[in-house]
Amino acid sequence: MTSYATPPISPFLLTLDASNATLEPQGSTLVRRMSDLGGLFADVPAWERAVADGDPIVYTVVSSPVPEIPRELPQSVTTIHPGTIGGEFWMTKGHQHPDPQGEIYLGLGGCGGLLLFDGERTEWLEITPGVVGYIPPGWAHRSVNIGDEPYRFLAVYPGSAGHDYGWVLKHGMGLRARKSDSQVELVPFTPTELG
Ligand code: S6P
Ligand code: ZN
Repeated sequence: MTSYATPPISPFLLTLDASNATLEPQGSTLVRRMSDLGGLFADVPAWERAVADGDPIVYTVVSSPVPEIPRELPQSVTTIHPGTIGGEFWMTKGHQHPDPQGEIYLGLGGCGGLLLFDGERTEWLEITPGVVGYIPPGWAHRSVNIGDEPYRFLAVYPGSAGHDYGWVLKHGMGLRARKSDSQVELVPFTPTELG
């Protein structure tokens, strides 16, 4: 048998309820409210009003018990609720993996956009149930709910990947996803928005 500095966890079955975004067995749950998304939406006064007006939950991330440590392969289900701030769709914070590692997203419910940015190039992939989006190493990624119902997806990623949120605050994501006549309009970040 292989010897490891940190022994891997034991094999197990994971039951995924896509309608309710539950995992069994389940690990930690992360809740992100509007107040956790400071500096991300273009319309700051609209964001401030939403924070003052009940500070709604924008998204939750339910994880399996697989730990985020090297060699393990954690999974989580993200649910982004529908909504807009100043015309911009509700979205995740977005991050880079400090250890450049790939990741896959499997659509479970609703309709979403996967915005990818490598510092120069931007890609936009639309994810619906049954569709897998591939995030190559080195691409920052943000998810956006572009529909009228909760958008849910399963993420599977290397446990060593990590999450760098500061990179997105500094470099932006290249494009913003706005609602326009029930369509998605992708607009560039302006240079003045970036620190
Ligand atoms: C982890 C993976 C997802 C996100 C989740 C929330 O590598 O990409 O589980 O963590 O969708 O997004 P964020 O940007 O707040 O971590
Ligand atoms: Zn990631």
